This record gives sequence, structure tokens and C-alpha cells, in this order.
Amino acid sequence: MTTDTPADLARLAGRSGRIAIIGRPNVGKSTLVNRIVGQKIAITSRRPQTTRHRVLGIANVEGAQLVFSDTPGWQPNPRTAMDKLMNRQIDLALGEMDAVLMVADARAWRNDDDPVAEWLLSAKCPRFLALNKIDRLDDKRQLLPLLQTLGEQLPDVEIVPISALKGRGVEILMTALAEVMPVGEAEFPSDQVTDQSERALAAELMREQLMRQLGEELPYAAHVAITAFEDRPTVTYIEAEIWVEKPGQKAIVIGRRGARLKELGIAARAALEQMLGRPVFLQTHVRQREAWTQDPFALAQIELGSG
Ligand SMILES: Nc1nc2c(ncn2[C@@H]2O[C@H](COP(=O)(O)OP(=O)(O)OP(=O)(O)O)[C@@H](O)[C@H]2O)c(=O)[nH]1
Ligand SMILES: [Mg+2]
Repeated sequence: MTTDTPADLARLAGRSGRIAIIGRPNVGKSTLVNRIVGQKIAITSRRPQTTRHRVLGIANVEGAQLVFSDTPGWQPNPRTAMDKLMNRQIDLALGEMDAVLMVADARAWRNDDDPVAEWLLSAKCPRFLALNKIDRLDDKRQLLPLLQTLGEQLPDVEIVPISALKGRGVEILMTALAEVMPVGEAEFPSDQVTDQSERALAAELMREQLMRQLGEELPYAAHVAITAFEDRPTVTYIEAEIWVEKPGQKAIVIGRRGARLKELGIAARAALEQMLGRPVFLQTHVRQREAWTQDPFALAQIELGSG
């Protein structure tokens, strides 16, 4: 437990750096970034492989600036072009870090956590492991054996139990991270929370609804492109295209008599209005684009996070 007094915290002032967050899919990386930043800047869902490209989340703590790179879940055996794209996004985040933070599930260590832990151990900067979802443990004592084993297996890794969803342990983690940041000027203005444009975030919020509402039916290959984003006098006018690969997928997204698409639109509009703080008029179209996941131009758009 940290018991910092205000005088202790003063040592954090004037520090600034980047932290890469890595972990297998679905452990709560994006939930943690949203919690840290205090706003929804990264989409989350129950499904693995929700995050596709690196997103920066910027937080300021006691005069220190922490810039987190949220990354897609690590894929040990990338097969498709999309898998490879996602792993490249992790490399990108790791190339620019001052600390690396692995996230794992506090309930159980899994085999696919191992390659991520190996990466963590090979990093040349301060290393942290957040054991997430402690709110789901029936008894906190369940954590002790895991803490002991990991403590032995991961020397020089600071381990912090957290609940990204409930916010538990997150301040302790942030203070510990701030302490190892290099002294230097803040990279971003103190009111900036992400590097993504509102337009790119709009595409992501729409895709989040696809991931959440379509569950297993979702064509993994669905993509959202924003084709218009205009601030008009009383509303922000947004046009979005949902790309799918097969006619059957198009029918799923549209639903019976358009019911599914309508639900998606209602939920996405609410999320967009919350993000923008103003009314939104949203038009959505579904387009079938055969094999777009093989199209380098379409993939490049995703890679650049341009929606
Ligand atoms: N109970 C509980 N659930 C959590 C916690 N953190 C995240 N979750 C849930 O875990 C699921 C996955 O969360 P994400 O933040 O999307 O996970 P991710 O690691 O970013 O996943 P990918 O982007 O697919 O790699 C969501 O349903 C979250 O609500 C937590 O602390 N407690
Ligand atoms: Mg994610």
C-alpha cells in the first residue's frame, strides 16, 4: 500500500512518459485506459479482439503526465492480415515506451499469458503487472498463491491487483507508474485525453455497438467508415458505413425489417452524443465489400485509425 503524503507526491511533478499496455485479448486493457483517463476513449466488449489499433490515453497525476498506449490483445499465432495488423500495433506501442504494463486476469493465469509475460521480462524499462478483475474474486485470499508464484517468476516486475471496472487499486498503480517516468515536459496539453480525432472515435463507438449487440453473430470482419462528420448549427451530422464481407452478414446487421440496424443506430447515437456533448444526427448504411479484409487500402485506413 502506498501512503503518500502531499510532500511525497510533489516528487512526481514534472515527470512525463509513455506506458505501453499489453495483454492477451479480453483481460480489460481498454477498460483500464478509460478508467485512468476518466472518459471513454477506447471501446470495450465481452468479446476478445475488440481493440484493433493503438490508442493513446492521456492522464495527469499530481503534475506528472502519463501517456498510455492501449493495444490490441496479443496474438501468439497471427494468421490473417488483420491479426498481423493488430500485432504490428503492439510493436508500435512498445517502440515508444518508458514503462510497460501487462494486464492479466486475477482469477487465473492462462497459457496465452505466457508469451506476453516473456515480452514483459525482455523489456528494458520499468515493468508492471496489473492483475485485473479482483472484483470477481469471491475471496481476496485466492490471490495470494498467484501473487507468490508470479513474484518468483517475474522478478523486478511490480505487481498491482486492480479492478479496472470498479476503479480499485488504480490510483496505487498510477502513482507507482508516475514515479518511474522520466523528468521532462508534458507531451500533451493537460486537457487532452487522447490522440484520436472525434471522427475516429465516432467510428469506434459505432463498432463497439456492433461488437456488443451482435455477439457471436458478428462478422469478425465488420468495419465502420465515417463518410461525413459535420458540425451544423444545432447538431453534429454523421454518416457511417458498416462494411461486411458477405451478403448473409449484411442481412444480420440490418436485421428483420431493419430492426437491428435501428437498435445499433440508437445506441451509437447515444454514445456519440455523450462523447460530443451535443445532439447528433446519425445516418448508417451497410455495404457489402467482398474480401475487404484482404484489401491493403482498407487495412491501411484501419491501421491509421482514420475510421
Ligand atoms: N468484472 C470485471 N470486468 C472487467 C474488468 N475490466 C474489464 N472487464 C470486462 O472485461 C471485458 C473485456 O474488457 P476490455 O477492456 O474490452 O478488454 P481488452 O483487454 O481491451 O480486450 P481486447 O481489446 O479484445 O484485447 C469487458 O466485458 C469488460 O467490461 C474488471 O475490473 N472487472
Ligand atoms: Mg481493448
